[in-house]
Amino acid sequence: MLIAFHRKLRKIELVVGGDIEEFVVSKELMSLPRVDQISDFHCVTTWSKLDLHWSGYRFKDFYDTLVLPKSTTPLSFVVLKAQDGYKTCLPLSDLLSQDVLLADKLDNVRLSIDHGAPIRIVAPKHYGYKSLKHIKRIEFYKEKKVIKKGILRFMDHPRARAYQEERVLKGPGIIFRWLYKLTINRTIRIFREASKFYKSE
Ligand SMILES: Nc1nc2c(c(=O)[nH]1)N[C@H]1C(S)=C(S)[C@@H](COP(=O)(O)O)O[C@H]1N2
Ligand SMILES: [Mo]
Repeated sequence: MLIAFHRKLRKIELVVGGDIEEFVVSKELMSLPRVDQISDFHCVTTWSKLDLHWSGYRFKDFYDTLVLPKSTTPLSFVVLKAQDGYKTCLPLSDLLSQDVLLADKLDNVRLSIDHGAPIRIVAPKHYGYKSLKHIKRIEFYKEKKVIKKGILRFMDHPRARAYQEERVLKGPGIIFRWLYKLTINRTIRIFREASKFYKSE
């Protein structure tokens, strides 16, 4: 059971779905050009990590080569789902930016479980919560979707661009900079804990 679990975290298998007929991408991903990138990472709770060296595949290459030929309708919105039950979303146009990766390496080694094995999104212009780890499903939709409920909805900006301080759904980001700062140690602990649990479906 544990071994099966572990294998799941190593094997790259992405299910593509939504308003497009479902299909699985695994080895096809390796046919895309490998891209290396140095970029900064900003968590909305105000910690940042600068100059991270990621390696993987451009989301745009993945979309243009493997998804677009199979889509029959114009798509504009993407829901990303992870093996630990976490999900996030972004407009397709944001994911098609040159600096958005499906990354499988950090500092030249395969991603650790903590940092999103086997493959994760890296979207440097957006707050960290859009950089989904352990990605397993990518759903493309014609129209925007609301994916979080309750308090989480408030904490979830559809774009969450770091330089525009889009920290929360409504209200001035600058105020939330200070509120989030007060919770920083707690949130780091929660996210560290969260990354230890996986659902085996
Ligand atoms: N699957 C999954 N992805 C996730 C999260 C998570 O809990 N589960 N946390 C998000 C948040 S809030 C941040 S800041 C980053 C943290 O990435 P790191 O653990 O590599 O530092 O991952 C994001 N992606
Ligand atoms: Mo975060």
